[in-house]
Amino acid sequence: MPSNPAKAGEYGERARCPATGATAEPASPLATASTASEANASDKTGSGVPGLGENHVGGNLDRVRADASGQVLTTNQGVAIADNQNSLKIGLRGPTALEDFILREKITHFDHERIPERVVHARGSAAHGYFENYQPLSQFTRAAPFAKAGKRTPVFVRFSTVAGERGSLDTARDVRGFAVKFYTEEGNWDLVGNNIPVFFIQDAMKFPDLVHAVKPEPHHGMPQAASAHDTYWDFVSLMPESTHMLLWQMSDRAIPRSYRTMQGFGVHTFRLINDQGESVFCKFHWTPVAGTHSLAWDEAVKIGGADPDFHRRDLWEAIEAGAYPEWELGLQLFSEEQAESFDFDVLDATKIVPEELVPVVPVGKLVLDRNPDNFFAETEQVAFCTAHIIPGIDFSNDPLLQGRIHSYVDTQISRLGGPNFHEIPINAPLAPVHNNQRDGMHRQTIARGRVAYEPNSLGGGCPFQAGARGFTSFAQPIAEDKVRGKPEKFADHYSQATLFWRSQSPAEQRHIVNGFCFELTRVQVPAIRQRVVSLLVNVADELALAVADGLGIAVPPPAPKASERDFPVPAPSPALSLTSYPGDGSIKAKRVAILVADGADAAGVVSLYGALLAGGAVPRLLGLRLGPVAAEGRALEVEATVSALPSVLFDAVAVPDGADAAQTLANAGTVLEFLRDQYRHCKPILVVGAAGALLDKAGIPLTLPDGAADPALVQVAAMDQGVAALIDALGRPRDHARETDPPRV
Ligand code: HDE
Repeated sequence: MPSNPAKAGEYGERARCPATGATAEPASPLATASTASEANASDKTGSGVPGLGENHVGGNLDRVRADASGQVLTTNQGVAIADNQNSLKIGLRGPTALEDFILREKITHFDHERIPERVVHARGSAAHGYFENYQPLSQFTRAAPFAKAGKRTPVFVRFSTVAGERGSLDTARDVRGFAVKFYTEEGNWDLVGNNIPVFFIQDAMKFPDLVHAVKPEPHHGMPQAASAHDTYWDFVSLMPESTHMLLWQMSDRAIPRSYRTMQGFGVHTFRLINDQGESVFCKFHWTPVAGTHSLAWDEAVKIGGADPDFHRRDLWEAIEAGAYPEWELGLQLFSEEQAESFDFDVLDATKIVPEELVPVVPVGKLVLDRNPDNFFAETEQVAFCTAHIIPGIDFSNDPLLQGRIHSYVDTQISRLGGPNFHEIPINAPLAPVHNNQRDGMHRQTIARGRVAYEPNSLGGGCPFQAGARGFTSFAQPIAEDKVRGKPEKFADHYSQATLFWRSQSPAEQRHIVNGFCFELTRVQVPAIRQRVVSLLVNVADELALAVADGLGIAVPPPAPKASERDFPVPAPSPALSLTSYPGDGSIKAKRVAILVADGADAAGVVSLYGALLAGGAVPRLLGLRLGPVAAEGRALEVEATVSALPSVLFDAVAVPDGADAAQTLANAGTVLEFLRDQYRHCKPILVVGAAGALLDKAGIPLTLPDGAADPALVQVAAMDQGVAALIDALGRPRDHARETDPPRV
């Protein structure tokens, strides 16, 4: 090639629309070859010459799936192992020989099995699935997943808690990560979001401080997976911008019933760009088809002991059972001019864009339909990164997002051991990868040829720049001083916290107060409690009063505000309440305990069991001990005991008819406690015939505190009268009307 024709296009206005690089066929294939001997093929080298433009390190996971069926055991060098029981000894009772390379390889590999856990979001669970687009969005974006109606893009989604270590419990009060990797034909796009639409801080500069404050305290390493300790509340009490997030974190959002029943948010404002180079701002929302459902705090605490893997198991079992979790993706799209007219700054991650200002438009759905084959290879090694965006999507100047763009690549270098983590199969894109990056730890690609630079003529100019077909950043005009500081609207720390508070149902408000009281009671230093309540005074008097009351302190004066300006509080937004997303009424993957003992009504049990299975629910026969119970006409097999699988692990309980069975169950303290917990946690209870006596024995009231009938308490004479009512109650969100302080049972 005589010269580089793209050179002139690098300057001035022409740079906005880069030209595609120039390529040329080399005169001889040897010009691009690595070695003149590359045509000598073997089973290992393959042909030596990949198809033009191929890179086998990318692509789908089949190329790395292993199946040992029918195979002998080998070393990592492929040498068959004769004896996997004994090390090589000098005499049967003698010392082990240093030359035992088989033992040494096995132990050495074992010694290095662990990798550093994620700095945050260490505890997580993931699944494969797809995103299906509803309608082309080409008016707004050229991003590949949104190009056509019905187009499916493969995804890998990881949910996580933030504060706990890798082995910590699932049901801690915490924000949940909701990270989606789209394997598009234009490269990988990662939408690395949370289940709460706002964040604690406004600037990446504060992230290490936040995380140091919430993680176990450095001197004694406690507490695990909990924000209820001094350093956390010390920090946030001095960061008034956290106030809005604190309300979300103390709400039921932070104790979801399941990963399947929580929303997800991109949090930051992003940009969409169409093929004309026009841009709109965009916020991403995932809404679960099953509705948003949370645990009761008492329940979350008990589950932590009964099944620390509660969310991991729930996701795994739902997918194994074919009850594929689904979310709808919605977009809030707004222009630069609209953004300027808002009372808040769209670059401030402690703010939402209320749906009353910009509606959420549904654009597609996410379906998770396959569990990973291997937890480590996929869930642990997956590397999400906010910098992974594709043509048609761009960042905004949100200073939190800007810091994240750096952090996610950087952290993988120590976590995954070098700069080649993009070649790990779960991270490799489906789109072909060709560039001049070379070498580094664990490199897998065997790049052919002499050329590792661009422009080149020896490689025929390849790989060549894609020009405007490739990723181009939105050309945003900027003329400002280089400063450390924040725009003025960032100084509004309370108006959206007040909006959130006012948008909650009375039960949700109660739970927020309880959340604050629990956490702050764990705080040892009174001045910290005081400071948090002084922030709450700026949110709502009744909130500050209730929390102060719970802490046994007087309401302090309000915390000083960062700005004199009066920031208006919008009218309450129903979309901020979990009650706005009741779900589709399905009972799929919900767990129902059927309590049985000798003398239970077998026919009733069988009909209930069948009806629940038919609806996709998971019934389990629970008793006082394992094994068969003699029920009228047939033997029923108890699957688990009420002690091994306690009440908190079930979404509903049913006690069938049968006088003897009811008598036995009523005499067992574990059974009565089982029923009481179901009641306290506002879950459906079905009692049939003689089993009605258990309610009385457990002290469970038949009506709600206001005297109205309790719709989730189904008491009937015969099973066939109760099945439909139980299924109906199971498909509805929990009604918190049973809750009183102190609890009624
Ligand atoms: Fe993260 N975050 N983060 N974060 N984050 C990580 O990346 C970071 C933030 C989120 O399932 C780390 O691979 C900085 C907001 C999720 O693997 C790390 C800042 C939101 C996950 C990191 C933030 C998130 C992470 C740790 C402030 C919601 C788990 C290991 C500037 C929108 C992804 C890793 C997974 C993980 C840095 C703030 C979500 C250290 C510096 C805001 C869901 O790179």
